[in-house]
Amino acid sequence: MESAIQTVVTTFLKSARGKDNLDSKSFQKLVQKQLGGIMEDTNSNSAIKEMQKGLDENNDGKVGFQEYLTLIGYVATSLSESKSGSNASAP
Ligand SMILES: [Ca+2]
Repeated sequence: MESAIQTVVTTFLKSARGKDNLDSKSFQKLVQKQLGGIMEDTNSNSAIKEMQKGLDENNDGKVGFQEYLTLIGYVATSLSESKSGSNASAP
């Protein structure tokens, strides 16, 4: 659990390279490299751009840490839904 949170934080910091935000390119790289196995449409640049727009609450064209956490929360939610879905169908 602790290492998972550390990974979430260090992944953002590494991708942002000392800045407070991820620009479009860094965000795209992060999603494709780190979330390709867990999310759909990560090979589509336009889908990632749409995702970024949806996350960009302050409309600065970049993904801040809070906005990034929104994405992590979204991924975690869909993961838990798919897991509980498979539990529901188990005997
Ligand atoms: Ca933003």
